[in-house]
Amino acid sequence: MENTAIKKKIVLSAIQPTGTPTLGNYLGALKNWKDMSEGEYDCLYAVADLHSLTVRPEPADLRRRTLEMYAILLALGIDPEKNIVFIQSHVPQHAQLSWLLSCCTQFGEAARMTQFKDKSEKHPENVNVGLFTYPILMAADILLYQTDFVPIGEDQKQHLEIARDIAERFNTVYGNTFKLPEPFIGKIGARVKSLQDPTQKMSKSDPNPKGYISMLDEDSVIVKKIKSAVTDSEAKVRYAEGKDGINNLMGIYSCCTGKTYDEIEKEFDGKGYGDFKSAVAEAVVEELRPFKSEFNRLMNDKSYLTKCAEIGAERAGRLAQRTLSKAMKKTGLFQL
Ligand code: ATP
Ligand code: LTN
Repeated sequence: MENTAIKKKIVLSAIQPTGTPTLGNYLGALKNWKDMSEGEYDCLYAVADLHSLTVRPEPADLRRRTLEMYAILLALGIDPEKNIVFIQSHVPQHAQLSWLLSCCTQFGEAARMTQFKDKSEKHPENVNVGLFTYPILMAADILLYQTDFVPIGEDQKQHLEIARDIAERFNTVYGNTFKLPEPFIGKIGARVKSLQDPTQKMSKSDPNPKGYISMLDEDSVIVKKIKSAVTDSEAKVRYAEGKDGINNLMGIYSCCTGKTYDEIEKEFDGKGYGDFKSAVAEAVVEELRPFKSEFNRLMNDKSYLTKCAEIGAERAGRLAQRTLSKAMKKTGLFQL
């Protein structure tokens, strides 16, 4: 008999409101957010607006994009009543815990983060301290909720490892306070590659928009971009080393249709890349269709979105305060 008293595992993830998410964000992370939100877990999903301040967005853009990203999460089909969907800055406990954790983080371990190194090389004009302490705020996001699983793409794995290291150190120094979280990285969508340079990850900040598919691209644009994706001259649909472009399209097709690589190879046996690309484009268009219409509907109902965000913040805040109070007490901060 099912034991309904068993506590569900906790899932938390966040995404920065730095632009419209790509097919990479979707297949690497957001699709798993949606799948995990359907009953098996207790899920919390946040728009990481504080994190995005590290790239100093225009205030008006940040405001608009934050609400858009919130609508994107609901448009994926994540139910805001059954899950907690909130905006990070609305829950001040994140910034508060981040300070306690930063005093448990070594300078050297933060300096090893490859994202910090990449971003500071790419933007030498704005290497701010927030960019450096970014993973500590991310650790606070996760540890505040005693999270079990964090659905993310492969590129965020190192940040999850540092979150675990910080939690372990805090627990050793002050006594058991935080649960150690595990990454949840889907196999195939873990690292979707650029359509123009399939050795690089698909990224929404790619200056060439042909390299990525935005989740809100028109159907005709999606088709065009997939048709012009870089492939190779073998003209045989098979997954193999050195065939980065085809491997990438096979990964995308597999994620959208649920077919295995073997099944895909059989399906396109004797057919050319033209047929294969048409099928991939159609699968992507179909995968994103319900999402796009729901997004447009939600953006016309801003009062519903703000109401949901208010409820989300209130529910997240209550849970966050429990862990924050426990951590503050353990460190010896004087309690009233
Ligand atoms: P930017 O390109 O602006 O640095 P991003 O596209 O990497 O941003 P984030 O907001 O940093 O987007 O990431 C959101 C989530 O999407 C993270 O869990 C990240 O691991 C995942 N993700 C990002 N790009 C990919 C990709 N190409 N393949 C799979 N997952 C990805
Ligand atoms: N750094 C993450 C966004 C992020 C996040 C988190 C992901 C902020 N806080 C907590 C998982 C858990 C990124 O995707 N770039």
